[in-house]
Amino acid sequence: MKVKFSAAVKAAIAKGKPVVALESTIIAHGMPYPQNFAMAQKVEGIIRHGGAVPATIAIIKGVLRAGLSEKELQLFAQEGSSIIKVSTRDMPFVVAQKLNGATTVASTMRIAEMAGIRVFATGGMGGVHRSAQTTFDISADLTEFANSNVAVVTAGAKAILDLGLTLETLETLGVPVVGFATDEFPAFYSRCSGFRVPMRLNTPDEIAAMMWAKWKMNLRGGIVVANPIPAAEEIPASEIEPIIQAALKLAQTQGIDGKDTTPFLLKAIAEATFGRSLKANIALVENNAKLAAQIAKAYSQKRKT
Ligand code: PSU
Ligand code: MN
Repeated sequence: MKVKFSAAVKAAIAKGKPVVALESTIIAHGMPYPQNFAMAQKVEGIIRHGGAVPATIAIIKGVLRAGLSEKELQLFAQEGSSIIKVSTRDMPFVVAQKLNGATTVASTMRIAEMAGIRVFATGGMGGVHRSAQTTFDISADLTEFANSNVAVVTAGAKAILDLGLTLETLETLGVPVVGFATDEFPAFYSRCSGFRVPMRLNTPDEIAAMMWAKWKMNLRGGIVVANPIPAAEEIPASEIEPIIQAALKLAQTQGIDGKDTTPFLLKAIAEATFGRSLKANIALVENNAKLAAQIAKAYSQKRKT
């Protein structure tokens, strides 16, 4: 199956110019309107400013798409949670039924891989949920990291998760987790989690070299580029943790499960912090986009050598 490109993305791919994939679940399910639309536009601008071409990925009327128009971005932002949240599991259904779908990290990675895009910026990837011992709720994002050759810039994993179990699972799946200028695995809203990253690199060039090395060896799968939220925007773990606990309890009493869990928790936390967590979330996505553009540039240089 072919991915349908925007003119700008098509030209960039044809010339081996740097391209950065972006997901659409973060727009439709991760943030409220109109902040989500402003975020989507700003992040695309940051990538352009950084010398790369943004390719927001989604499924529109059953077609896999890379590079959306402003109108399409607005549609996803405005329709929000009425658009289906599409993980890899949901792709065949949404494509065959010719529906619109907002892609998660997992399905965005898969479509980026199909499109030959090697760098992707998100907010915070999914992982092993805190109650996974009983719920078995482990994001398909992790499985996808074992399959698709894409480097994903993420502010660690979302703090609503069990970060220790998430790191263990990534190790089992053979997925490198590299801290960008940090020794600690960041916790989305906070710079620190108490968990060390297994490896650290300090420049986009070094990350590009590692991508190159991995795929040259035919080691299939992605790379987690863990990029901490800027210090000025972070919410210290001690402040956010009780709020996360309360949100988890609320989800439990309301019987929230499956794919509704992550959007529910993000929304509950944003409400409980009067928008401070939303502000932090937007800041970390922007920060990830900036780094992703630098990595895409470095990687496209490597390709030429
Ligand atoms: N990062 C954010 N906000 C989000 C997400 C990531 O800052 O909403 C989304 C991504 O699409 C990710 C998904 O794949 O949350 C994880 O959902 P789940 O736990 O259901 O796999
Ligand atoms: Mn889940």
